[in-house]
Amino acid sequence: MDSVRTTCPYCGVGCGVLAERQAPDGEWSVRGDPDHPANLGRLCSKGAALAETLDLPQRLIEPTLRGADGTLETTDWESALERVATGFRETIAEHGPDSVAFYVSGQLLTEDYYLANKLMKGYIGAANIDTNSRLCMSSAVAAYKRAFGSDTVPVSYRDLEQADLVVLIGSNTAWAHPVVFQRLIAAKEARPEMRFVVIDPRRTATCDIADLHLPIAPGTDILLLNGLLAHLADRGRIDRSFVEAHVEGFDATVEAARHDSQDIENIAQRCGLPVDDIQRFYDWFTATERSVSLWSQGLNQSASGTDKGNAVINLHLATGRIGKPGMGPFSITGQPNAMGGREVGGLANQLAAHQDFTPADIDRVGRFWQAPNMATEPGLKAVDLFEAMRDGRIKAVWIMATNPAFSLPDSTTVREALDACPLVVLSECHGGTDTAGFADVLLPANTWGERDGTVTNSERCISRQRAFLDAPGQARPDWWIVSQVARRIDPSWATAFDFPDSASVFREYARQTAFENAGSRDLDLAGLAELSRDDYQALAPTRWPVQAGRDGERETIDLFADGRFFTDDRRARMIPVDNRGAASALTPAFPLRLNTGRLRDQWHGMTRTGPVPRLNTHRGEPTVSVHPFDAARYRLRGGQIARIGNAQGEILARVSLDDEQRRGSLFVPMHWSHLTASRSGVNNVIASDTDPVSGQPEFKTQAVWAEPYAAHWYGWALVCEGATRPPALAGWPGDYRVVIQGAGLQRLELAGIDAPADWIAWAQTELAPPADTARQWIEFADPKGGQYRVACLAEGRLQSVLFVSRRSRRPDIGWLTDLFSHAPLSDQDQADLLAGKPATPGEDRGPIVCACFDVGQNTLIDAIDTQQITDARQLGECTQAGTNCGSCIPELKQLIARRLTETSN
Ligand SMILES: Nc1nc2c(c(=O)[nH]1)N[C@H]1C(S)=C(S)[C@@H](COP(=O)(O)OP(=O)(O)OC[C@H]3O[C@@H](n4cnc5c(=O)[nH]c(N)nc54)[C@H](O)[C@@H]3O)O[C@H]1N2
Ligand SMILES: Nc1nc2c(c(=O)[nH]1)N[C@H]1C(S)=C(S)[C@@H](COP(=O)(O)OP(=O)(O)OC[C@H]3O[C@@H](n4cnc5c(=O)[nH]c(N)nc54)[C@H](O)[C@@H]3O)O[C@H]1N2
Ligand code: SF4
Ligand SMILES: [Mo]
Repeated sequence: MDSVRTTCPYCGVGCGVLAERQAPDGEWSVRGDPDHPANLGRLCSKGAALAETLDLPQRLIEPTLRGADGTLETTDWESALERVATGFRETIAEHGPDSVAFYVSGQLLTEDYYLANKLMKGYIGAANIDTNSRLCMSSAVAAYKRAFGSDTVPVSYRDLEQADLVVLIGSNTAWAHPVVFQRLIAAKEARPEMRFVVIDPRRTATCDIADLHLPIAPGTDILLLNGLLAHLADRGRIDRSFVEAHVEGFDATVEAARHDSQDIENIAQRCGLPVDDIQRFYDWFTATERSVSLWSQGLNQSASGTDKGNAVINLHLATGRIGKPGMGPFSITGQPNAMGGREVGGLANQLAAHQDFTPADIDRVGRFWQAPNMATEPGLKAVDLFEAMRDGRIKAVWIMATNPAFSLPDSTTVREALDACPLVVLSECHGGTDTAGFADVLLPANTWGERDGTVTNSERCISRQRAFLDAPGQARPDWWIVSQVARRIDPSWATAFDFPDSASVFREYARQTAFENAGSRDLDLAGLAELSRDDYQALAPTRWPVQAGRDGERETIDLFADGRFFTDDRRARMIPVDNRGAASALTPAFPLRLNTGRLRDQWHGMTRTGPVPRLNTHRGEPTVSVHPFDAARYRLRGGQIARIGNAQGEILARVSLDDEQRRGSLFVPMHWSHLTASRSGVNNVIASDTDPVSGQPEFKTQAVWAEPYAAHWYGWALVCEGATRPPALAGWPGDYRVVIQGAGLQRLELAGIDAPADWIAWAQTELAPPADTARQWIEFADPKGGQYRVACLAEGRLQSVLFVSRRSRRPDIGWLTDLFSHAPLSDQDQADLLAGKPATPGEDRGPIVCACFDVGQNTLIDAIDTQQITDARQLGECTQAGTNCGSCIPELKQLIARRLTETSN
């Protein structure tokens, strides 16, 4: 049996994965690595489905150039590399190093990231390399640096488990970091006295663990946190000796906090929370020494995200709750290698190995690299970088492992920027992303399973991603591509980019962290600087810093345990902050707050998760969650389509009534791009308001309007893969078009105003199988009633089906899906298709809750009612739900709780 230890390519939890197969030509399967310290064998629904992502559709496998007429042509590596190198060389020669840029990603490996940064900052000689981590945790980085003088995350997963109080602020841990969430649940089961507070405007799945949920008014967290600091001071719960010995700025910070959030009634009113709940939170925090505050995008993605981070850190400095087990301020990272990117200096305003643009650091980095053109000042941050492309200052950009046309705010402006930029190079695995449409050169990169290197997770643990597959076609590792371009831009750079393997890149990076360090910088990998190829291959998960101890042993040390930080005077800083609220103002024209974020089973633009049928069963469509009160007010009906807009643009999403939303705010998931939906990319309506310190955009509190989309018709289609050639999403009618990958089938959800003059004729031309197949059509048309049903059969088997109706009520999709496996279709089946519904309704499982075992909500409710189930474990025993990855357990519990209250009323 083959077995390879690697690391999950999704979130920053950084779970260890075992890829295994029984026979050399057998199928690979995955399971959690029981020996990895992050997950100890667990995986969430996305990790557990990794084996189903090994053969990605639309995989980019050849270097590709766009011709003058816009057409794409594949080419060989030599020509593609030469085109990129020449483009960059000539642009630099003519317009200077500041006229070119890289835009990279927390989904690169550390080795890729290291070389891209070295090339830009040491050799090209500018610092215009920024990363999608700018959209993700640059505010946390800035907050840590202001407080500690270094970007140090001083908390581990163990600390979370050892804490007596965990405050989760702006983090939907249950969905975004599910294995950390599972560890929290297990910790609470072992120590029921552990307490959890969740601060989030929505009642999320994370609230399942909450002893207290504070559904805070969007954007007002600083008020609440400042109020807590004042409360701590009033109650005499400041750690005076710690503050005196190790902290600057205490008095000014407490004064600012008092000024900002006068008394608890005032805070309650402005945060929209009950006084008693705030009091309870304050009392718990005051009384609990072992507290961890974990935060994520609910704070970071804000035009005052840096201040919000410092508002959290201030609490821990004031109470001395840092550098000791079970306590600390924890910004959890999003992407698998967000932390690695921070280490190698992937942000435009920092240098490699946690160094800054100070004269001493510039000099040190330059000497280490023997850099011919060392950058001397910070480069442009993501939003500004795209602005500079738009106005012509940046004339060549190289984008790696990210999809800015989808993920940056204000998509219209970003597309204009990409359009305006004379040379756009894109390193990708997927050939069809929104950004690929703008690329002049597409470079095929290895992806998970093929790539080989290291990533660092949220708790600073470095793990190996190991290859167990051959890369398809011409795909190559990202670090290799960078090194090849570097030596072609200037042949004299060849030795500086001459690396036989990723191990040699890693060694150089580790040496750089140790170079003239002597305890002056937190990031120190001296203990890994001399790894042999075999040592690197075998490297077990290792938390930094890793110093070289005596006898060649590696030593790890606890940061901040001695109360010494990395500022010049080794003292931490408390930072006075005040509440600035959301960047965009609510007005009568824009009366609602649009919140955006993640779903449990999808990853960003869905290039990896979208093609996996079972990951689409949980949530398949772009929905807008609306509180029933707002729905009534803005005439939005569940199941119908809403328009959501503002000055930036407009999107369409299906309305989902949800009393777990805060009144006045909407939630739209971020995942839909042009790949999967016609007009549901949420960044079309997000303005690029950024934090003045970090440059991170605000993604969670956009002021918008919402109104019904006046659909004249709704449509549903199922198309069997391969048998027919379905038109691309763009070829279907309707403004609202979404494609959802099922098992062997694609489902389309449609709605529109204009319609084809004759639906049946449209279907017969567009949905016809290849001409040589004997086909048969089943048709029903009621033009007056606006109803059409058409199905195509080949050799008695169903190939495609399209239903159109004036009403939004969806046909029974489960029944329609099952018909595709009937061979041939019976007379009754055909009669049912004509009738639009089964004569004998089958069991409708309802929306899928457990993606691993495909268990639907109706099945669960039935089991709860008939078996008198009171907890998730019993429900698992009789339905299997939640017994594999456990990601749906919060929803199972919610369902049970709801059922119990409903039946007892
Ligand atoms: N399934 C899945 N997991 C992922 C990802 C994914 O795409 N899919 N992406 C990964 C990445 S890159 C990241 S960065 C992380 C993000 O992980 P999270 O930050 O946990 O995820 P989000 O859903 O973006 O937002 C978190 C919460 O912030 C809340 N929020 C919004 N406004 C406010 C506010 O004003 N105050 C407070 N207190 N809360 C607010 C939202 O309601 C939301 O529930 O997830 C990672 N994990
Ligand atoms: N409205 C809104 N917008 C947001 C957010 C939000 O909460 N709300 N969150 C923001 C955050 S936190 C993040 S992190 C971003 C994420 O946004 P993006 O980075 O744009 O998201 P992905 O879809 O993960 O893009 C990664 C791309 O890299 C490709 N890829 C995967 N592996 C490799 C590899 O090894 N090499 C190369 N070259 N390519 C690879 C994938 O095919 C994919 O297209 O979105 C941000 N945008
Ligand atoms: S929690 Fe899930 S997505 Fe995140 S690393 Fe672990 S298995 Fe992957
Ligand atoms: Mo992120």
